[in-house]
Amino acid sequence: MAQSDVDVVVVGAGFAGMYLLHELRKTGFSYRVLEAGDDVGGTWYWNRYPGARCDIATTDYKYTWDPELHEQWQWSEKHAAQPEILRYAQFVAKKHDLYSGIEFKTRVDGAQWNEATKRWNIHTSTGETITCQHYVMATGCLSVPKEPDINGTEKFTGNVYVTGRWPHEGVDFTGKRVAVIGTGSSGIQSIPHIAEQAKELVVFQRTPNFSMPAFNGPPPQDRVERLKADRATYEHEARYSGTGVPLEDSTVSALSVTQEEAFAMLEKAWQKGELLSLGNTFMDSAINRKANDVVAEFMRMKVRSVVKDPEVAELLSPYKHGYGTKRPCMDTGYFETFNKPHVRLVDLNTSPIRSITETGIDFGKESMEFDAIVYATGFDAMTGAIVSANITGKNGVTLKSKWEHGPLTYLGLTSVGFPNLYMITGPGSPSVLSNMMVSIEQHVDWIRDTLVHMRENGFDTIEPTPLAEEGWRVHCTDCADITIFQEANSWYMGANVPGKPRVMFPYIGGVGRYRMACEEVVNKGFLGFELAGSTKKQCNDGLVRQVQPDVDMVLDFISTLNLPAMETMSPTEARAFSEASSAMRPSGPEVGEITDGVLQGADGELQYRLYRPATPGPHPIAVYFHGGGWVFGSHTSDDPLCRDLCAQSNTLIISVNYRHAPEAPFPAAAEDGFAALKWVHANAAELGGIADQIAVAGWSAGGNVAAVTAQMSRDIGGPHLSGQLLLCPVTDGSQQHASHKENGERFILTKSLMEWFWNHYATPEQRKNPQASPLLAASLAGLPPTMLVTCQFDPLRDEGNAYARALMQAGVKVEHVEARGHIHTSITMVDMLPSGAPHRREMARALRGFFLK
Ligand code: NA7
Repeated sequence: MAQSDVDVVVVGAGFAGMYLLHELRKTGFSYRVLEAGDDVGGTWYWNRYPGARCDIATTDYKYTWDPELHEQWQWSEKHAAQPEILRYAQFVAKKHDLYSGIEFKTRVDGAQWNEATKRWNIHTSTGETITCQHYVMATGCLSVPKEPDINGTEKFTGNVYVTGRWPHEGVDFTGKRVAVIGTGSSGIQSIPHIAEQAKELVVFQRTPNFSMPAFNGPPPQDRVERLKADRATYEHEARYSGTGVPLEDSTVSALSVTQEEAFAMLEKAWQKGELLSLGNTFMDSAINRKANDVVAEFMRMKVRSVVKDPEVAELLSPYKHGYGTKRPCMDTGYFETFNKPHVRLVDLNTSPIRSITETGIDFGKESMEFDAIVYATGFDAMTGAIVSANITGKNGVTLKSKWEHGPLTYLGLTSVGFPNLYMITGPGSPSVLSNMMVSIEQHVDWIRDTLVHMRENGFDTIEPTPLAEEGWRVHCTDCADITIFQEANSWYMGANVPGKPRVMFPYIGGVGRYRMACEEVVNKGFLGFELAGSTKKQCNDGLVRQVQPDVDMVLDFISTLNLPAMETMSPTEARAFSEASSAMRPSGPEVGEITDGVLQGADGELQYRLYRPATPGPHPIAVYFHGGGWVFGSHTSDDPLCRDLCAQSNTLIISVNYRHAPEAPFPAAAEDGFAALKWVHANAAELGGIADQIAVAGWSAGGNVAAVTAQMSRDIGGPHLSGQLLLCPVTDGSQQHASHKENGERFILTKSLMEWFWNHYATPEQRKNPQASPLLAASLAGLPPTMLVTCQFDPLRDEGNAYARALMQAGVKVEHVEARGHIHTSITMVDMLPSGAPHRREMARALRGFFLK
């Protein structure tokens, strides 16, 4: 007789539930595993439609926890078909005696957390109530078919099939008139098979999808060889990869090659017949619309090359969403099917379904009769199964109501208000954007280790903190924001289910980075969790990821290069190094015109670069001062940023090459800044600018020069300034602000590099001069309107913040942006770090605003 009180209740006996059961036994927890179906396999138990196949190769889509399986089970194909995957699940279940631990045909009707007993009460369809300490939802991401949202579905008297609930005995469509609604993966895989039997097949398509041929055959030999040679390394690489399949990340931008070259590269990936190879061809197809268009056009070209009727080919070609932003499909003869005379494609955008009728479908101006309708209309993905399990947490709050505006989880594993509730591959984890097997194993391992840790340390409950959960939500959003995924009406975004909140459900930051976050949480004493036992409590509250995800990737990449610290170089070496790094970056947007010239500085001529907008002039002017710690950089060194500012603000940017230290120490840069401003003012008309619409701008040490120039202009009779735009400016030579210490390492501009800059530029005594440290000016009153941007992980953050505050206190109109998750350099990295783009837009808007009367 099964116990009615156990340590752990697990819902679901797919690959997640099966592995968890194995681990619970191994670690000695009592358990109940409940499964609605009458066999193991989960997704692969339910999805038996013809042609159902996994789109991840069998070398990767399998368990790794039992090494014997690699010898005992041989896959027959590259992409396994559903019956073979189900047999694999059954094989594992038999081998490990898992069947004896699973209660089949048992649904969970509801679960409530009991705060007094610190246990869950679980109600099952068999009428039983089970109590447990830990409750695990291993319910799968694509397990609840979407409710039909088509008029009249209940009227049809013919045969109705749903791909996700296919009859176990199969269906014979021979001689039948069949309608298939839906062209996602399930439709695309089943349509060729249905077409082989049916007398007449009509496919109702709302959105065409990207699909590539699976080129099925034996498992990919290169991967088989790699596994044979060194399985451990292969599996390690998979676990720390972007998608759970080891792939070499591309370093090529789709925009850096010709279309011919791009298509040649894509053709190579295409021939591999692996789902992830195409999306991995270019580094930027997921984050840049234009780069994505290159891949999308390649795919459309492929459709045109197969489908004979050009109109049908056009209808089957996706234009409205980017490649990969909806799950791309792998097919076997899908597009070829539309060349068959008995197969017809109906575009629901021009001929919408008016109603399903008793005998068929009324659509557009037509009515057709069918013997069978197949709904391949998808799932209430990611949250459907969890939410429909009626989970009530603390204070009677249901998960359904908590998630009304989008799922809130910490690490996709847990949720505030629901102690000891765990989700395997839940929303906020990589789940459907990964090789599910890798993600499942990682979650099960994490849950097992957490349960063991709690048992060994006398903790009864674990629950994330509101701070950690909100931080994770923000991080997930940051990750999604830098991609183009949100443009698509995909089930990733909840857009396929009417009324579902539109947010990115899976975590798009990558399997490896996600795993590292989970590991970091544990290593930092369960950061962001409260653990409690009868006699003790532990809460190390905090956030696991705060740096913007693209910035983090750059930092990680730089750390792998083992570059020498700049402060160990001579100024000449540092200048050469800085120039070499600049040469590798993207150039930034086009502007109307770029010209170089010389202007009169405080002690001789200075070079400048002028960026003219493409619109007719004259234009307002920003005199721009580059970064580089007063030691390196030039009038061209901030080229991408200057182009971006010029293009976005419609302002003439004049970037000035002021003199550098140590050859020309303080106050040379400041004096050159002021002299350059005066020269530009005097020559504004010839430059194509407007003399009484001048602002100063600068980044870092250039921000210092700009701020000092504005003060000098106010104090010693310079031109009237319309504004000052200061990005991460140096304002105080004392370097005593807390951020110097907090952000002193790892974030490119380090504390010691900043000291090196100051040591070259100004003596400790000189640093007290407001022309070196503008924050120390006796008064800041009368300075022009200011846009000041500081970055969270910049050593200079606090002195920038202090300057913004002091300006405000002095009555200056200030707009202060604190760029969350950014570092000193990241906002200048145009076309490299998408997360900086919104801030640059703000800067450009503010710059433009200076000149509006
Ligand atoms: P998907 O990918 O959600 O596809 C469902 C398809 O059904 C898709 O083409 C939908 O069009 C279409 N659909 C949904 N509702 C309607 C209505 N009301 N009218 C017409 N067409 C409709 O589900 P799948 O089962 O194919 O695949 C799910 C995942 O399983 C897949 O991504 C792989 O990971 C494996 P839409 O695109 O919403 O316009």
